Amino acid sequence: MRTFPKDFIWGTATASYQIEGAVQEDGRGPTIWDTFAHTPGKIHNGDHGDIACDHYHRWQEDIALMQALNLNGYRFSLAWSRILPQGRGAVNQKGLDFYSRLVDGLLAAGITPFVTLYHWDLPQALQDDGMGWQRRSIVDDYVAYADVVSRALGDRVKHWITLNEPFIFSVLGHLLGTMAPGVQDMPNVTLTVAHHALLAHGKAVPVLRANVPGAVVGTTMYLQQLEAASDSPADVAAAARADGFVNRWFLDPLFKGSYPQDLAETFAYFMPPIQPGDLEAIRAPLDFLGVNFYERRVVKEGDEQPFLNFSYVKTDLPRTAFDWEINPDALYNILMRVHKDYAPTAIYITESGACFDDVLQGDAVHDAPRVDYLRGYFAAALRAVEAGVPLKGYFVWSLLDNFEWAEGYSKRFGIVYVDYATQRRIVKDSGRYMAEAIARRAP
Ligand code: IFM
Repeated sequence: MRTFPKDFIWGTATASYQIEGAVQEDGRGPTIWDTFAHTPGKIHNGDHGDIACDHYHRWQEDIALMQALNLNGYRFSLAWSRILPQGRGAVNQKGLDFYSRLVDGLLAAGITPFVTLYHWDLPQALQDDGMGWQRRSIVDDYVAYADVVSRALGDRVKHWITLNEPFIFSVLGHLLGTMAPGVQDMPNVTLTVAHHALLAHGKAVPVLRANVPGAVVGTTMYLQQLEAASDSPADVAAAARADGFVNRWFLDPLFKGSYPQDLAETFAYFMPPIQPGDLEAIRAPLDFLGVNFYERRVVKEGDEQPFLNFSYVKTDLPRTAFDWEINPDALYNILMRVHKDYAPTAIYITESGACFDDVLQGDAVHDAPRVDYLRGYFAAALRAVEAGVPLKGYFVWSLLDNFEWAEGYSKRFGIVYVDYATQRRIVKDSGRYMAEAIARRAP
């Protein structure tokens, strides 16, 4: 049987605001997501993360679930404002203690923690000071935060992920306004936010290495496989622009120390303020790249996306409840492409998963579409390993159904169902399937 390597990391991923709840407990400061979620009209059904999956109180039960599912890795994020309620300055020991207990619990269960420093819940105090990521000195705030947490947890946490999906929080948070902080502005603001995020990443890397003996440092990018709808030069160029914006705008500075020239010309009027030394800092050598992968998209020349002049073409492949195409080959293709074009030392799939309209039937959730999905995507990952991609682990999004941002609780991604009324956790068929796949190290 074709199998994954013995030391492969099998995990699930979560994020603080999506699961923790306890937003006013133990000194946690407010974040841009608390503010945004409590702004009428922003979130489906008026949902918010005040309680979410109550993971802050149920983390031991959640670790036991991971153990029961044979998982040996867990990617989670720290809520910056639990540790520094004002974003900077006084440290809230109770916040650090929560994560310290969580880390100890994971290690005792034989689960390797992968810590994400920033998964979108910026302390509100930092947003109020110069619009958060739009202010260049946020880089110093972020580095100081990275310093505090890596000193506190670095004796036990070796795997660090600086950012989650800067493309998403810069574009959806600052151009489209559909995510916190809900800014709808011109592309120069988006690109400034993205530049500051990349710079914060680059400047934090040496700090993490200095504080953490044996540090394994990476970052996580949202990538899409973008393909042209036809061979026509116009569509091929449109696909290149889309790819430039979603993928290369982030990967090129990280691995090549430059923004992609073709897009820089398209964006000439909107370029962020780049200071001498920025691009060198952003290119700090990494131990791994985290790939969050959900979608292939087919594009043609068009006007759906202003400034970049492309439109999406809907394919007739099956789709998830989010209307995202199901296409395991696309995972294989993006891994091969990243390996070929950027050659990261190691790659982890730090998120991959699907939402479906799950139904609780007694004590069971028969989520056959998610089982099929995982089987197909695991097989694609295995093919990539066999083709020489240095893929070291796969984190399914997500352990639990959780607060899916603007969609609230209406979209379920978990391999474990959460009955929000009672907070009961019910392992779905997909959870059982994943446990079996891990045991046999094969799809
Ligand atoms: O829930 C999100 C996660 O926070 C970031 N990546 C995509 C997931 C599904 O939309």
